[in-house]
Amino acid sequence: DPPDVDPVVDATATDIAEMRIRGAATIADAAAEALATHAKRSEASSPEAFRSGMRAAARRLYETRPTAVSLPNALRYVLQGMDGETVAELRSSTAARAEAFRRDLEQAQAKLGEIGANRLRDGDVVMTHCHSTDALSCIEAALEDGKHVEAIVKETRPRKQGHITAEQLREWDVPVTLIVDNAARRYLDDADHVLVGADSIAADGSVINKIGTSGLAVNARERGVPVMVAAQTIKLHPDTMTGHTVAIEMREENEVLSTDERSEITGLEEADDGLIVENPAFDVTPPRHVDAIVTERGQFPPESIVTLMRELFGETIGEPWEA
Ligand code: RUB
Repeated sequence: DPPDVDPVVDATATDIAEMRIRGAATIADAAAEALATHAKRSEASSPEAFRSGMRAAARRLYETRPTAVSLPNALRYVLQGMDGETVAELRSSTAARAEAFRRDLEQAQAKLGEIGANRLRDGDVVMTHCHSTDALSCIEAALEDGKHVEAIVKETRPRKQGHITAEQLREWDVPVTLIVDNAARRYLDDADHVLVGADSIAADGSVINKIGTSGLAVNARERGVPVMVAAQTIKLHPDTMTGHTVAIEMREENEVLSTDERSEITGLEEADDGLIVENPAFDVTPPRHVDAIVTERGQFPPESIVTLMRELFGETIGEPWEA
């Protein structure tokens, strides 16, 4: 029989898959929290049973969404902290490791924000895409430094996470101009920075983020607007050091078709033999279109991010939940 996973693990995995919990850092935090709960409540009868239960919990969380590497990085980090001879020792070491991970994540985001804020001058206008807590941390720190910042917020179809960004910025009293994605090039003339987050960063400095980021970066380059990527080191994708590529999640047709009853515009409601709907959730921005990757360890030109990756991950072989 496969080992039981705690109902909290199951609920968290479902929330991640259905995007009630979303965004790379938030997903990592929620996964670590679920593993901590699973560890604390484990009624495993032996250390081996505890370990295999933890692996099953990590696998359940891992299989939810493929693109944000912060998820497997979080799972690996927590599982590597399982330490002890007895179930009781394993329970407390694993829970403590998960809780340390969550604290580090929060601190890294705050530190990254301070570094990113140094790039923003008083009076700057920032264009955003999607909703990134790492990117917002830079704006928050700039505001704390007493700088006035304004934002042009891209709606970000199909799920409109730009609205979450706009809401947060308004809470901080930042003046916001909300635009549809197609208006981005026109409004780049009014922007001093493009500021986005990342789901994964590859060894060559490519940035994997919400679909539309790459086109925005190309337009920004053409307009001479610098592109700044705010990404904690948890977003660095260790497998890309050995030639693996990052899987791009394909989401449901429904997000693109007019199946929303509230929509007053009639349109296509289903795909058929001659109508294909494609809905990739992320895209890849090549390093030449990125000016700086801001991490909690400092800012890097994308081409040099691999040195930081080697330092942080060394040689990673296999995944602990596959043991
Ligand atoms: C979210 C997204 C965000 C990154 C970074 O995509 O692309 O830009 O995850 O976010 P989705 P953060 O809504 O599909 O999860 O900085 O909060 O980790």
